[in-house]
Amino acid sequence: MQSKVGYLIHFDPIVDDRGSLIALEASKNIPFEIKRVYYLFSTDTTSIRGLHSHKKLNQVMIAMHGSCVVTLDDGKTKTEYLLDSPNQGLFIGNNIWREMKEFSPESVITVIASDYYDESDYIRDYNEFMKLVETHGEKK
Ligand code: T46
Repeated sequence: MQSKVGYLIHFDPIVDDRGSLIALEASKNIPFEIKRVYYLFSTDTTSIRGLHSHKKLNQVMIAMHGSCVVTLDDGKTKTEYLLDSPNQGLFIGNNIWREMKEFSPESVITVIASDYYDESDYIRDYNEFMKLVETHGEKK
């Protein structure tokens, strides 16, 4: 389902009697050119990660194993997603505040990113994020 605050992408697995295979391809089932892949593992199940937005970065987050809950916030609407299947990815665009919590034990969360790591692309202060999205809203 597509919504303003991120959307889920379904990946069709290729299934045979050996198991399942999913291929992720830039500008096909991943809606951008892929520059970086990273993964979160050995996560403390009580921890909260994220708590930031990105100025330009687009990403797709996939629970390869286990699950986590992701809250996306565009400054007006908050949407909560349970990621619990390698068959789906959550698209998170720029200027979206994200929080990840309730990591299951031994979860492995892979993130496909549209650009290289750049700390200057992060907004880690919620008030600064709100000011930015409010300014964008006024320009529309
Ligand atoms: C995001 C969510 C979903 C690097 O050196 N290279 C990298 O590619 C990344 C992603 C992080 N780092 C460093 C920066 C910090 O010193 O690793 C440390 C932990 O990163 P951070 O606190 O940003 O981790 P999360 O889980 O809060 O956020 C990460 C991504 O950073 C972020 O882009 O959207 O996952």
